[in-house]
Amino acid sequence: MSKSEPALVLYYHPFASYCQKVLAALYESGTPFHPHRVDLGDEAARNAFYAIWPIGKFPVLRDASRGVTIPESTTIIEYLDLHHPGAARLLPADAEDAWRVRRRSSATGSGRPEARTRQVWIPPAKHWRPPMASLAGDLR
Ligand SMILES: N[C@@H](CCC(=O)N[C@@H](CS)C(=O)NCC(=O)O)C(=O)O
Repeated sequence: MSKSEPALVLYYHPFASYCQKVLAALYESGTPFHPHRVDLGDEAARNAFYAIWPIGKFPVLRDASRGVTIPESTTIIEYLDLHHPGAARLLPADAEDAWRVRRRSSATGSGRPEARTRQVWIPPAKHWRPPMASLAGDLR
């Protein structure tokens, strides 16, 4: 890795909503990264990706500066907030509030994750509201 090369590489596909969720977090926080587009239709590219992450789902983040590979969109966002904090914090500092964000992220784990990144992970700190009216009750 050269000095000018970003330490973070995001293995992704632009049409994959879980990848868009992480991209939104990266762009929102202004964190430098190298986007590595994975073409699962290309055998060589697919095998190269499976060598990095045998489960074969993206997004996957590789942090060469710390020698770690991180799968799972939610885990990646937490990792970024912890180890590469940028302009926007992605989790509330308060542990209880952070747990509420995790609970909401898990509870809304299927469908349109890219749209929820702003709503769930980048709330205006303390006074954020549930992203969907149907969640207003139990998840407050
Ligand atoms: N729970 C995972 C879900 C990741 C996921 O399902 N990624 C899809 C694209 S959005 C994928 O890799 N599909 C390709 C495949 O399953 O071969 C996350 O949050 O990152």
